[in-house]
Amino acid sequence: MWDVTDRRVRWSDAASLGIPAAAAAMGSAELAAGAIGRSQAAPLLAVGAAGIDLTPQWLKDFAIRSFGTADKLVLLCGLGLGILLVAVLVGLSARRRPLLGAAGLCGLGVLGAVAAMSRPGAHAQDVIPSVAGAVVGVLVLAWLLRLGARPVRPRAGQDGPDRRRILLAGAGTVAAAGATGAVGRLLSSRHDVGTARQAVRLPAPARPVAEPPAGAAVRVPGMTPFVTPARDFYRVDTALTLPQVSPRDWTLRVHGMVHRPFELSFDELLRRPLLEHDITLACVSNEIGGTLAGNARWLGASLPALLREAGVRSGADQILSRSADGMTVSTPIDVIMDGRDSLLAVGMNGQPLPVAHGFPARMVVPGLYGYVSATKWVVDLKVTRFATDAAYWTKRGYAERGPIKTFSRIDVPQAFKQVRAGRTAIAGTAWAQHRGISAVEIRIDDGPWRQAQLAPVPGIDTWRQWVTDWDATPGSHNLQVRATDGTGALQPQDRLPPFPDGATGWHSIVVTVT
Ligand SMILES: Nc1nc2c(c(=O)[nH]1)N[C@H]1C(S)=C(S)[C@@H](COP(=O)(O)O)O[C@H]1N2
Ligand SMILES: [Mo]
Repeated sequence: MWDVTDRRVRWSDAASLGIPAAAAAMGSAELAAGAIGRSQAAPLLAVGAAGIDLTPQWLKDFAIRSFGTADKLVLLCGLGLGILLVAVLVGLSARRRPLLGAAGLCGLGVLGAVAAMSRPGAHAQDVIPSVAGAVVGVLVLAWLLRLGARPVRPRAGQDGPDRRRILLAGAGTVAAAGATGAVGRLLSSRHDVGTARQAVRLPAPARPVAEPPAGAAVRVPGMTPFVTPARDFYRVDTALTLPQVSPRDWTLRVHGMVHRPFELSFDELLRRPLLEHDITLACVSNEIGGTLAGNARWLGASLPALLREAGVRSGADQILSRSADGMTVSTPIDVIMDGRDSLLAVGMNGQPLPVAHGFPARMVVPGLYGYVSATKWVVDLKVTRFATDAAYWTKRGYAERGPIKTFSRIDVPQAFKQVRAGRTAIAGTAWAQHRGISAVEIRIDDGPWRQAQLAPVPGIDTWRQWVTDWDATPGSHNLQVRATDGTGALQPQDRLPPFPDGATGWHSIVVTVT
C-alpha cells in the first residue's frame, strides 16, 4: 500500500540514502585507487583532470583571471558540488525508483572510468576505482533501502525511531566513507617522491657562477626579491595532482629526427657537466602588472649538447617535449641552439627541483614563455617538425612560438595604497628575457616620462629591478611605467590580452597621497 507521505518529495531521502551511497562510492573508489597505486585513476581526480583538458579556452582564461592559482581548488569544489547534486537526485528517486537511483550511481562510475581511461598513460586497471565505487555505492543504497523498508508508522510531525535509525545509518556511512577515502589517500601517498627527492645529492656546477651582483635587488621596503624562493615561485600547470616521478625510474628518451637516439637515466644526467644560470621564467597568461613570473638559479645539463649528441637531422625544426603526465610542449630548435643557456634542469636555487616545479628534471630555455619551453617532469624529447606535431597549448590556439614580450611593473607603492606626502620611492620589475632591459621610464599623471634608475643584473636572461624618487604631493595620482629592451624596442602601449601570444600594454596604478 502507498503511504500518502511517500508521494511527497522527501528531502530526508536525499540525506539518508543518496548522500551516504554517493559518499560510500567516492570513499571506496579512493581506497581502490590507493590500493592499486594509481591515485590519478580515482574518479574525482580523473574527471577533474579530464575537465581541465576539455575546458574551453575562454573558461580557462576566466578561471585563471578570477581564481589565479586557486583555480584547481575551485574546480574540485565545483566537482564536489556536482557529485552532491547527483547524490541528492539519487536519494530523491531511490525510494520509489530504486533502479533509477542505482543508475545514477552507475552513471557516476561510468563517467569516472571513461575519464580515467582517457588520461595520458592510463592503464587497463584504471577502471577499477570507478567500478569499485559504483558497486559499493549501489550495495550501500540497497542496504539503506532495506533498512527503510521495515514497517514505519511515523506520527504526524514526529520521526519514528526507525526514521531516526535510518538517518543514523546514513550518517555512519558518510563517516565510514570519509575514513575509507582517507586511508585510500594515505595508500596513494606511499608513491610520493618527497623522500627520494631529499636523498638526491646534486653535484656542483662544472664552473662556479658568481652570485647576482650586489644591488640587483633595490632596497625599498615591500619590493620583490631578486631571487624568488622556491616556495614563493609561481606555479602554472595542468596537473591536478603533482606527478610523482621517482629519480630511480626516470629516464629521458631522445628520439625522432636524430641520427643517434638514446635514453638517459637520472644518474647519467647528474654525471654530465652541469651548468648554473640565473633565468627568469614567465607565463604567457600573465596579465599587465601580473605576478606569473619568477627568477631562480637553475642547475642543469646543456640541452644543445644533448641534442648535438643525438645528432639532429636536417629538416627538424622543433623539440616536442613530453612530461610524465602527458603534457606536451614544442620548442623551436633554432632558439634552443642559438647559444643561449638552454637547460635540462635538475636544481633550483641550490636544491633539487621541488616536485611542483618539475622534479626530477625540467626544461628551462631563457626568453620563451613557459608553455613553449619549460616542460616540468620531462621524460621525452622528440625531435620533429612543427608541420608534423602540435603541442598541448598550440592545439588550443596559442601561438606556435612564444618569445617573451617586454614587460614592466610597478611593485612599490602598491595600487590603491595610501602614500605619505614627501619624498618616496617608486620601484618595480621589468623583463625582456634574452634581450635584456636597457631603460625604464616612469610618468606621474600627465607629466613627462622620466628615466628610472636600473639595478645591475647578472645577464640578459633575468628580470631587472628599477627605482626612482618621487616627491609625492597630496591627492590622487596615476603612476605609469614602460620599458625599453636591449634591442632598443619600446614596450608596446597597445593593450592586448594574454591569448594567444602574451599580453602587452603599459602598467599603471592609482595611489592616494595624504
Ligand atoms: N608538465 C608540465 N610542464 C609545464 C606546464 C604544464 O602544464 N605541465 N606548464 C608550463 C607553463 S604554462 C609554465 S608558465 C611553466 C611554469 O613553471 P613553474 O610552475 O615552475 O613556474 O611551466 C610549464 N611547464
Ligand atoms: Mo604558462
